[in-house]
Amino acid sequence: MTDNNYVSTEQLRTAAIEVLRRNDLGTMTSAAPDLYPHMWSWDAAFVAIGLARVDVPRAITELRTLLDAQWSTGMIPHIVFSDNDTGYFPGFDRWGTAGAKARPAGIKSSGICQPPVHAIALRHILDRGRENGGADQAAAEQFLRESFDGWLAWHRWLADVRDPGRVGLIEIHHGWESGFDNSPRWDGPYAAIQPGQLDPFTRRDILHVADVSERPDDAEYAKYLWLVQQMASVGFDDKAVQDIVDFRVRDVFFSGIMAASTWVLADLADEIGRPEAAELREVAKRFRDGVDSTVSPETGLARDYDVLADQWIATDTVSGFAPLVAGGDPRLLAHQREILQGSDWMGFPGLRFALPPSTSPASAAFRARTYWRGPVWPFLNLLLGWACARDGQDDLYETLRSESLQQLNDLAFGEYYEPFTAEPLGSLAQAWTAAAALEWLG
Ligand code: 9YW
Repeated sequence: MTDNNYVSTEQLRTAAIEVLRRNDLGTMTSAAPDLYPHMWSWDAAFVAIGLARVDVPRAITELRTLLDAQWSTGMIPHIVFSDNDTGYFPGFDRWGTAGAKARPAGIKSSGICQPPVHAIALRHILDRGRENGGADQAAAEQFLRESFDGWLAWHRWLADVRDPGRVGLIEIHHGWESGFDNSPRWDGPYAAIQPGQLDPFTRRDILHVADVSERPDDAEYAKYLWLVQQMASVGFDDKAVQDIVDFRVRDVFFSGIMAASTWVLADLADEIGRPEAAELREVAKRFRDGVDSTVSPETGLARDYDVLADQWIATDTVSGFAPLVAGGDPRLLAHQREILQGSDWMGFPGLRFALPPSTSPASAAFRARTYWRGPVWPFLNLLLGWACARDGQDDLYETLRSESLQQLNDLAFGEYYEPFTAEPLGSLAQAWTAAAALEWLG
């Protein structure tokens, strides 16, 4: 760390551990103390990565809680609700999943999913367990064996149900499934949606942020709820949802994570002598190829695909670097690293830290303070760093690490950051941001 105004590594570590402790609800970690008082699926994976640095058994508990909420289809829901139902909207009742046949009895969850980072988290838990040895190693190895079938079912569900045409791209049915809620990526598909009769609603997210312009507007939010209502009307049945839902998009970043994570799961399968390793590698390859096939020859960035409109969605968003996450073709990856470090992204003039904003500041869609339309999201940088380490890209890894640690040294653990001023925005004390700090610290 080079910036003298900043706190020591030990202070950062202590503060990050304290954020995870404060968000700890016992067997799950809330994504944020006030804004998000429940467990989110991909947050839980990053949280487990951070927890594994300090407490391997607690990291295992995090993934076990999530897996307990897995639907009988194999789907892992994007929110597992805690008992605290006062702070968040839409809560379990509004989701309409009470009658969904595939939901395990007694566990309240949403009815959509998020990107499958979990096998990557499982790998981290195993590695930390082995480094520590003794009881941690035994627990991590036992957890891998005990949970493998659950992760396998999750990846198979994604590969079969969400990529029925075997194109190597995951189809999502809500912007929330991408985890990039109001990204410019989804402006086109949402523009085409005319919500029908919607039950009245009062938002709560805007009560927890200083400035409502940081959040999606009410018209966007009405469309989010309309899609939930559509899915609930068919009991969240996979086939029926696909037939009726007004949002069907092949999400390239989700698919990049699917490729990377399925590859990790294949390696884990090999380690415990499971015969599914070969099947998983085939799936991982399919998704790598699928992601590569979306790359725009003009921009070099990967694109989403709007199934209902039958057209590519080309935006200057960080999801364009999905191939870097997926891994694969060295020439494509080298070109992507060049773009990432170039003047539209990490090298954009005036950035407080050399970290990629969620939308390029060079794009007309860029909004410096608005959620997925511009701010920097620390957990994403950790994911990019992980992929760099996997691919032996030590220099880029080190840049992402040192810039991230300087950003996180404000000890605010913001949900997202203004790229030019580094002001923390959204929720503070965000769990996956604290987890990212712990993992970067090592
Ligand atoms: C929401 C919890 C979630 C993340 C998403 C992010 C935001 C808000 O917060 O979603 O209401 O679901 O967009 O990626 O998982 O941190």
